[in-house]
Order: sequence, then structure tokens, then C-alpha cells
Amino acid sequence: MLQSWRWFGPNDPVTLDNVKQAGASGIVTALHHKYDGRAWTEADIAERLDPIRAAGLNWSVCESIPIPTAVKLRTGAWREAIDNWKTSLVALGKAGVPVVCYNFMPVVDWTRTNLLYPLPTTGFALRFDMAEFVAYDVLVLKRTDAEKDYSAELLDAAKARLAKMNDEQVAVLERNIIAGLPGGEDAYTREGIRDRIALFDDLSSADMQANLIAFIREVVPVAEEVGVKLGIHADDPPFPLFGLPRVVSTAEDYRKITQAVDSPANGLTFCAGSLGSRRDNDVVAMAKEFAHRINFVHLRNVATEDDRSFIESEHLGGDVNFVDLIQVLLREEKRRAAEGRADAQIPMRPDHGHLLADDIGKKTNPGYSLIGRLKGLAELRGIMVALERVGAV
Ligand code: CS2
Ligand code: MN
Repeated sequence: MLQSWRWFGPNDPVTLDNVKQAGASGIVTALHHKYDGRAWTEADIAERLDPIRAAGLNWSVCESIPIPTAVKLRTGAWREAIDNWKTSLVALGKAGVPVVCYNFMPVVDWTRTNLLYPLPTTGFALRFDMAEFVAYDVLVLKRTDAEKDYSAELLDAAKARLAKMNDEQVAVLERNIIAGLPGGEDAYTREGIRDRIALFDDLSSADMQANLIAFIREVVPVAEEVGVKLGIHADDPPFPLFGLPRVVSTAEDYRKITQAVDSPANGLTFCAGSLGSRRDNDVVAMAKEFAHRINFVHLRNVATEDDRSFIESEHLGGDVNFVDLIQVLLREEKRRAAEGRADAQIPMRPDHGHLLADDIGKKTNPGYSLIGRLKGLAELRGIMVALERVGAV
């Protein structure tokens, strides 16, 4: 697999030199400073590519070209938004970026309630706590009819949880949920997120799915033309938040997406941690079923709880069996290589990592500190080498 690393650009506290020391050779990045729906120009892209090349690395994946809300709703300026998206895609293709990641999550991108959850030994993890999320949605944001989306048990747990929190803790919870996490597109105020959610009032899950498929049908031929493979990232977490439809969460969703256009360019960013946050997703079975469409891999693991809470576990310590998963991926690479495909190597990155050791207290992007990801990548690399060595691929 192509060992890659997410880098947020020149302002990322983790430098390109750090990336090389971690042993990665591919860079995953995007023009995060142009996340407002404008088309990216060739000059913008060259500016980002130059330092990567100068460091002796490659821009292996663009994660992500953001998809504006208008496209998800297919209202307002959606046509212009798709045209801009295609322009950015073409410019990336011309610059030689082979894979482009995107997601179709409504209103909020990846979401956690706690960014500093203490680990039993030392260090911190990211956590999604269902009771805390419900407390925010129902009791703080007071979204209309929010309580109808949850069980009585969960509502009780949410009330009890909120009762134990002071104002500062509530403010942190709110910030974690609505201010946007690294790589996400939007940051909201309380009013702002209410308004954005309301835009989706009349959109059913079937509508959302149809809008996604319509988008895929439009962009895949463009991707093919410029030699780029697309990879849609799963919803994180893969179930509805704020009562909004999420349509990239299950094997059934993947079937609809991959069947919409039968092309290797219409592929997946296979995120083990996102998919694994739902107990009814058999992540290894999904990797097997969709292996031929996996264009990019996120390797992180989760330990799930009964109420859909989860903690980002150690890479080899969560619910997903990473030895089995990596074996599926290495076998897929072999299959592609046997076909003589130039793109047989699949880029992977350690999706997130724990906040550990000297990184604690430093300025870091939550989930994207150096040492935790370096540890994750090293462990994952060990599995790859071992599987090859014992001839299990
Ligand atoms: C991640 C996110 O949550 C995840 O699984 O891959 O870190 C990712 O940054 C966002 O969805 C934006 O691409
Ligand atoms: Mn991911």
C-alpha cells in the first residue's frame, strides 16, 4: 500500500520533514483555505504542490474537494457549484493528483463530542458520546422535534449528563460539535446551524440519495477523462445526526453508489473507523465486497458501545480486525498488479491518532498530531510486512 499522511498545508504544525521521518511517501491534502465553493485554479494547485515536491514527496490524494450544501439539496446555485467542483477536479488531474476524496454529509462533517478523552494509560483520544450528543441536540440547541429521534432511555441519559455539566463544559461540547473539526468545511454558531439544518426540512433520505447519484453521474465522466479516481468517504459517524439523512453509511448504500456508474473512477475512500462505528457494518466483509472500488483507505479503529457511542481506539485495539482487513486490501493490490494496472498500489493513511507524549499540550489539530499517527502507521506497516513475509497475501 502507498503509505500516505494527511498534511493541512504550510500552517500544519506537523511538517513535511516530520512526515518523511514517519516513513510516509504520499501526501494527502487539499486547498483548505479555499473551502467556500470557489473553483481551484491551476496556479492555486501548483502553489500547494511545490513544497510537497521540494520535500521529495508526492501529492497522492486530494482530501477533499468540498461539496456545497446547494449540491446536496439541488437547490439555489447548485449548477454553478457542480461546475466549480468539476473545474477543481480537472485542475487536480492536470497537476497529476491521481485520487480525489469527497463526502456527502449534510451540515456537519465528521463529528465528535470529546476531543480530549483521557486514555487509561496516558494520552487522549477522540470520542463520540451519544448521551452528550443528544443533550446538545435536544436540550442546548433545542432543535424542533429533536426528542422524537431518540429513545426515552437516551433522553433520560442526556438529561442526567447535562445536569452534571457546568457552563464551560457545555460551551466546549457545543464548540466540539458545531465549530468544525480539521478538514471539515463549515463552522457554525448556534443560530447558524439551526438555519442550515432547517434547509433540509423537506429532503428525505431518498431525495438525498438521488442527489448524490445525480452528482456522481455528472462528475465520474470528468474524472475518467482527466485520469483521476474518486473516493467517497463514509459518513462519520454512519448514522443520522440532527435528524438529517446520511446516505453513505452501509453496504447497501455502497451498492447503490458503486452501481450508479460502473467505473473504477467511481470509487470509495474506505474508512474503517467510520464504517466500524456501526455494529451492523461488517467492515472486513465490506472491504471484500467492494475491494475493486477502493481507491483510498483510512485506517483507524474504534471501540463501540451499546448506545452508539464510540472511542477512537488504538489502531490494533478496536472492534475491527486490522490483520484481516489489511490482508483483503493487499490481496486486492495483487489482483490489480496481475492485471498489469498502473494504479495497483492503493494509498492509505493512518486516519487519526491519539494525542501522546510530547504532543500533549502542543498546538495540534485534533486527531492529527504527529506521534499518535506515527505510532499508528508503524503498527500498520508491521502488519503489511508480516502478511507479505508469511506469504498470506
Ligand atoms: C476522517 C476525517 O472522520 C474521519 O474518518 O477521515 O478526519 C476527515 O478529515 C473528514 O471527513 C474530512 O475529509
Ligand atoms: Mn476517515
